[in-house]
This record gives sequence, structure tokens and C-alpha cells, in this order.
Amino acid sequence: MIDKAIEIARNGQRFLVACHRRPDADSLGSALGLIETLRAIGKEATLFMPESVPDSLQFLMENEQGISAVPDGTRYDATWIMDIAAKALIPPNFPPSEVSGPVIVVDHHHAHDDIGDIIVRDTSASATGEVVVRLIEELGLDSIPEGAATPIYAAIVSDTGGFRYATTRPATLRLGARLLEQGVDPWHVAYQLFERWEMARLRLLSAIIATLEMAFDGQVAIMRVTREMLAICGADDDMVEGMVNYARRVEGVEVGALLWEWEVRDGAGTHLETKISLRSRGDFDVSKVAGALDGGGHRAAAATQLPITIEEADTRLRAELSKYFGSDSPAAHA
Ligand SMILES: [Mn+2]
Repeated sequence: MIDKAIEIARNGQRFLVACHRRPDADSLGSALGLIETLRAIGKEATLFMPESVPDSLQFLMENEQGISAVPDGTRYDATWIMDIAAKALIPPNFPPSEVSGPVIVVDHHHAHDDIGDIIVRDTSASATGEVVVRLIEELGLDSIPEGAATPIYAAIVSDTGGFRYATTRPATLRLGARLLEQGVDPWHVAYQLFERWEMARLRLLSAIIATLEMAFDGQVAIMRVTREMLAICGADDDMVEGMVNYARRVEGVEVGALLWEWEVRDGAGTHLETKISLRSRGDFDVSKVAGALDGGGHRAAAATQLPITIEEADTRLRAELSKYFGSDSPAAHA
């Protein structure tokens, strides 16, 4: 459906561009890359950002404001949502269709839900940032617009873990080279994304690693993070991002898991649920486990959120894993 998206980009004038809920570098980087592209072809493009942008991504926002609500009376020719595969990830206050116009999804995940009127999806792309470059080419631009290069590079570096994951293809590295040729500063991006941690985040890492338990004969490592741990460390939920990778890092582990006590705010106040983040070293498909627990994701990275306590989530996760890894021997604390 890329042709339809290109037609809308050419014929429309005013666009809204949104990220998925709790924006990450790929979602925000692709959104900013697309916004700069639409502006380069003479269109109006506005970033829809109803949530706060994590500190590690603030460097992308230097020249961008974003709006948290659509001004009364505004109508868009289309609204683009970047890097989204599940309905639950539609951002808060997302405008109704009479305001948004047709919704165009630009993504690289295997779709979990049916979202959007027009889908531009390439599951072979390492990042949605790569799909944006495809749009740039289809629009007939001969280069990546200035201002789009750094956000697109950030999107790709982030989703490939610094060009390390199996999703890194020759085309990914060629695109990386092209972006560097356009003047992107690789260390600036890597430093902001990976190498600049607040003290509270290091304290949180230490606390999370202290909970690490080996299970299923060393094939699975399970960690947890509770509201109390976050409070003690002075940390917030954004800082939990990526922590699950430390569980996978243990030698011999096939699956790393993080149980994350999650505060849900709704009309009735707040209550606790549990997110489960899963990472595989590559041989085992964690999206099967997440899928069986009402979630989804990729082979190597998947997640779910369940309306149960962290203890109950731990039990359900182990029951699901036992279908693949045999019965769990008594847990040995690392
Ligand atoms: Mn992505």
C-alpha cells in the first residue's frame, strides 16, 4: 500500500505524525524523519506528542515542539503513526477519524492488531527508520532531507542495538554509511542513546540484577522490578527500558525475562499490573510465549502486560516456559 501512502503525501497539504505510546528512538526518529521529508516537499507536518519524551531522546527534539492535543477546528489530510503493531500502543488523546483523516501506519513489526487505513509495513526492515527512507525514495527525492538524517540514524542504531542484532542487513549498513556521508555524528547519537545514564538508572540496574534468578537448568534468567525498587532508586519507568537484556547476557541463557510491576491509571484511580519483557539469544522464539500470554513481538524480543500481580505473572510465565524448557528445577539465586 506504499503507492496509496505516496499519493496521499503528494496530494495532501496538512499532516499529523504520531509515535506509538511511550515513544522510543525508532518511533520518534522515524516520525521526525518523515516530518522533515514532508516539509521538504512543501507540506505542513506536525508532531503529535501527548506524552513526555524520554531524556535520552531529547537531543532529537531540539528543533521540534510537538503538540499534545489537536487545536479545535483543525483537520488533517492524513495522520501517520510510526512503528506501531498493536492497538494498545496507540498514543493517548489520539484524534478521531474526522480530525485525523486516513490513518497511515508505517512499521516493520509483524502486525498484532488491525490498525490504520493504509499500511506501509516492511517486516524485513531493521527499523521503521528504514521504511521512512523507502518513502523518501518513492517520493522521488534524490537525497535524505537535511534534518531527517540524524533522527533516521538514531532510529536504526537504536533498533539494531548499534548494528548488532540479526536484523542488521547489508542494506542497513549501507544506509548507515549514507547517513554518515550526510554528516550524521555517530558518537553524538550513540552517546545520547546508550552511554549517558543518570545515577538513578545505574542504581536501578544494580537493584534489578540483584533479583536475577536462574531457571530451567540455566536456560532462562528471570529478573524483576517493583514500584518499591523504583522509588528507592529514585528511578522512573523510562529507565527500565533495555534492562531485560542483562538477563539474556548471562552465558548459557536462551531466554531472559523481566517482570515489571506497572502502575495503571484509569478513571477509578491507579492499580498495579505486570509487564513481562522477554529476550531470546536467537534460537528460541519468545513471541510464542508472549503470544500465549496475550502479548506479542518478534522472535528475539517480545512483551506482554497482564492484569495480575508480579507473583502471579511469575507463575504464569514459568508455566508457559515449561512447555518448551521442561520442568523447572528449584531456582538457584545468582
Ligand atoms: Mn522499531
